[in-house]
Amino acid sequence: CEPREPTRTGMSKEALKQAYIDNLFFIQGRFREVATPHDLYMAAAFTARDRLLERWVRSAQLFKSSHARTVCYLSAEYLLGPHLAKTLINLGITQAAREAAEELELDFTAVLEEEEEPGLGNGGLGRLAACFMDSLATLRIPAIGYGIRYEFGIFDQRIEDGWQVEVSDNWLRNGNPWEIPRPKICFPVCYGGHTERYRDADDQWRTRWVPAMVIQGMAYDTPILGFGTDNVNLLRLWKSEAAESLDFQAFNIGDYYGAVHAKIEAETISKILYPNDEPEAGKELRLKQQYFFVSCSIQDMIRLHLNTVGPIERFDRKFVAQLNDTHPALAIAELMRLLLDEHGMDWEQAWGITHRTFCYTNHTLLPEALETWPVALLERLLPRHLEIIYEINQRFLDQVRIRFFADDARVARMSLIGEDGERQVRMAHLAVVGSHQVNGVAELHSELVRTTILRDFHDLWPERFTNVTNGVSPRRFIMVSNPRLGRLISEVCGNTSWARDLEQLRRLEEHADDPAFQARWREIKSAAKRDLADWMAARTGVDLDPVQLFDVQAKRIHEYKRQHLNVLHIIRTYQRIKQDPNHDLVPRAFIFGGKAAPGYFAAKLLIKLINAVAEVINHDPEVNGTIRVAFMPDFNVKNGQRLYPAADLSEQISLAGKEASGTGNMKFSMNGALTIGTLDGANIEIRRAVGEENFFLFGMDAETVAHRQAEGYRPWDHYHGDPELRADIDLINSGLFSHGDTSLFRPLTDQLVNHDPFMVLADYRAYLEAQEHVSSAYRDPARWTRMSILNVARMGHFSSDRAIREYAERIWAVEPLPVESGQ
Ligand code: 26R
Repeated sequence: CEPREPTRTGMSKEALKQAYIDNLFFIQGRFREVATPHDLYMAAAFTARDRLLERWVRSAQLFKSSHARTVCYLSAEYLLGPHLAKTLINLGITQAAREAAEELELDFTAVLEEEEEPGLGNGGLGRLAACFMDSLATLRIPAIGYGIRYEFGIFDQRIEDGWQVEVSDNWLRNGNPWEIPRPKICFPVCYGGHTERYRDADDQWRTRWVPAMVIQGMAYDTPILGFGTDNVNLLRLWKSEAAESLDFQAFNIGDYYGAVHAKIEAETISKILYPNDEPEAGKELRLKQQYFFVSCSIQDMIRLHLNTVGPIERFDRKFVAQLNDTHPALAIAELMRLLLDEHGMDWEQAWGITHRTFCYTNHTLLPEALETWPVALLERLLPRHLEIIYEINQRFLDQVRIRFFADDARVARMSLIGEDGERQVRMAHLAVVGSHQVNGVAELHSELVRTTILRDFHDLWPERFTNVTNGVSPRRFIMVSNPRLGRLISEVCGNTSWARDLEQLRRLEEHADDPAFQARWREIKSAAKRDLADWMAARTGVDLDPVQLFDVQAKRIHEYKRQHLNVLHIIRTYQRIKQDPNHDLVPRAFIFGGKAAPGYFAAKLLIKLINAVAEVINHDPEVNGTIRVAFMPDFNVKNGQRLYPAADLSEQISLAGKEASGTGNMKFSMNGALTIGTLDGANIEIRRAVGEENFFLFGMDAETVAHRQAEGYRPWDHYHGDPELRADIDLINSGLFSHGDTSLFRPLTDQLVNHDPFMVLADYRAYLEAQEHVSSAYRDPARWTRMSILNVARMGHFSSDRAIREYAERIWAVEPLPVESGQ
């Protein structure tokens, strides 16, 4: 008989079966008959994890011995999505695992469904970090992702009476099999107190920070395996806890309650993710979080460097650090502090190292989302860092004064300190000054970064600015989300290598007009629509019909993303049906998903409006199921995976110039949805790639928006000039959707008619016309299917692998280091 494969590393069906039973017994302490669904999931997770760990250890050994240059991705958010399905795919054992499950009489899908995802992010920025981690490992680039191990991630969303209700996300309750605690990897983090000058042993003047409070950060590691490779990278998240020594001190003087209080205060720091996508002015805990994870991460990097190659002077050759927005920008001051105060370096040398280490990605142009921190708060919490920021600023402004002679206005504009009103540190300015490369996330966005918010900096250092258009992981967003489509692509390409070389999707083009292929394509879409319809019926009671056009807008709820424009189109369609019930309409399901920041009233009212409109339309017998409106509760990665494959139409309708890139636009299009969209963010590049004729464009471009706003935009004129628009808004105000309450939606309609900062009314007519084009295209299945196939075929550019390759070559100067296969 065959020699048995090792239980913890074997990849065959038999080995997986054996390992599964073993894990159920020895990890969960259960036998089959009494195992809960969660036990069954945990046994599967540990079976996959064993195979990860074996590769991880080999990767770590190689990276250490070869002194590999390493990317450190610093991000306050990671929205990873469920691990199990992706791990099986990356290990290449999905099929073997499915068969093993069948033979063990387990429901494979139900086991996967059992996983609760780690929601350690808000939206686009956090999900991008997760796609980038996936691509770094797949491209075999040594990397560490640093972040925060929030005990509570993004809230779970429930809909009650049409309103969003937030429920806390206790994701660690049942244990997390994907992380390894590292109690010995922990670092002190200080806050408060004051600084002192003193003379060191060489009689040099130095600064010492005497903090008022010390806590510590402990590492929790999650292995990140690439697709079709044995390379495993590290995601290292920090949990805050009380510094042990302090605890004991308190005990010794008998202050038991004081000690416990200090423990609680320390643990609070990594307790919860801020659920906002706009900064909350002066939130002390948020600043503490940012400094907490940045300080642990930089200390860890220094430790790793000194443990391997050293010396400290060569730090920037070992590491390049990417700042994911300004949230980790304090890392610049922290590295300076450690080099100056702890390693005794002089300013020039420390600044050279710091500046060569960091790069900064901007993710937003919205002025209200640009982070600033009150100087007074920094002074109280991080006095030494404020001194360092002042000195960086002084030296920087001296440069500006020389370069732009006698231009005081420019000096004031560029200063790291904003002086209007309460004095503030401008984090984006700190990030640009402390980095050697700055990038935006789509061509238009990078252009606007250069010409608007960071224009003065571009005048000074044009060579520093670049673009890397975002991308998304085809493993996560095709293979895991849409296995049927994945199998068809593999059939066309001959194997699964397209998933790491997405340009291969081009091979679909030659089948775009083949009726038999088209029929299969449609069947795949229909099956996904049925799956979604079943799920929605069970969760929301709304019946969707797969013959309807599934028109989907899924993203954070925000005025700039203009979910209300979509609602106006729904109301217009409804009014047409009411005026003429025999009106020949393409049946549509309007599906929404997305969370609103808990304190963002206008966004929460928008959710209520969507549900209120749904309630009326879905129950109107005259509509007779021609159109349906549905709100998917709790849009997250897991639920997104149900949505992307099922969409026919993807709504990307933000006001031009506001959406930095968008990545949902890519996920939908990769799954065969056609896009209705504005010339905003990456939409522009997607349209160029898929072909103008395969994209439903509408609306003003960013330049026109800027002009119209400069000349004074008056939404009132549109309201009065367009009877249909007026009727739609009036219908909201009539109380039809609010049981006769004519004031409920007033804040929303008043804002539109009187201010309309995101120019919904200006784009209304163009949007309706584009929707007419959508409907007429959908009436012709062969034409629609061709467009859908071509969309997928031409999306290769929007793989996060392409994005990471660009970062690696143009920004980071890092190279792949393949881990040899263990087999
Ligand atoms: C300060 C803090 C509370 C905060 C501000 C702003 C937290 C989060 C944000 C949201 C930003 C930075 C964000 O998520 N931006 C999104 O980044 C995506 C990835 O690059 C883009 O695709 C998307 O267009 C952009 O809105």
